[in-house]
Amino acid sequence: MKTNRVRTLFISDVHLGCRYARVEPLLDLLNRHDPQYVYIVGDFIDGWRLRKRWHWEPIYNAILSRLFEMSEAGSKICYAPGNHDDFLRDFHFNFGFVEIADEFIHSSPQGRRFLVTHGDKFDQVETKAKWLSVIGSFAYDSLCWANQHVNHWLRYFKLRGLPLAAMVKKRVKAAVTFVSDFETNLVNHARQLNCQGVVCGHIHTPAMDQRGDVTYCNTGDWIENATALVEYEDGRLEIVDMQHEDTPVSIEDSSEFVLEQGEILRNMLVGSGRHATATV
Ligand SMILES: [Mn+2]
Repeated sequence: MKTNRVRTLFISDVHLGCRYARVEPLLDLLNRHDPQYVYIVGDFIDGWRLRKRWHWEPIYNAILSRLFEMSEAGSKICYAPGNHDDFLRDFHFNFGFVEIADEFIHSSPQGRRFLVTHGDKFDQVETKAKWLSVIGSFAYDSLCWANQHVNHWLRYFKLRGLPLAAMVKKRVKAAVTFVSDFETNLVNHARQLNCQGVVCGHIHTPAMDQRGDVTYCNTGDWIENATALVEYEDGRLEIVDMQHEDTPVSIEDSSEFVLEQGEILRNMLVGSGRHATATV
């Protein structure tokens, strides 16, 4: 397959370990691009779900293999953990080929500074009302479950799938206020760091717009959406939507190295005995 040379790929909220994660279009996206930089903007691995029940599909190894292949070919891979993969901060496990930090500063070809961070620290529910986020997570999982079944029937009648969770969020006033507070907090933080832009994830709502002197970009996610942020060689930014792409992806045998990384991860998560409930 011909790959497109791009400057940067930003992806977040894949939630590996969650059975609702849209991993095929993600692997397709990775296969189609040849980036100079890759930023994994948090919640790539869903440690909360994996701790409760280990669920690891062969395609997850294919995704890791593709990232490893990119790094071997010279891509720089940076990983800013989120609330679901914060164990990566504790364990200092870096898969042997990624650089891990809470925040990165990415420079555009024009020298514009972009803060890259997951964003959970700017989510008031996550930081101040954990109990609410636990209830929210139960509702969220139920919605994903319903979404899968509704879409199964829609497809049966040859209709396009509906993004249920995203639709509910757009209509609930509290959710709208929550999103706007989150965005404002992040934009303010970026401004304090002398950045002209911010790239985040966490709220599963892809966005790219100008907030005064700061460009706010949210890469979206791979549960409700299938979106990534791409920076082209000339610095142009675009949100790429893989939702309606259905190129079949082939999964080859993964290298020993990648399988080993999966094993280390499993030992870390299942061996640690901590429990938590999942949220976005
Ligand atoms: Mn998150």
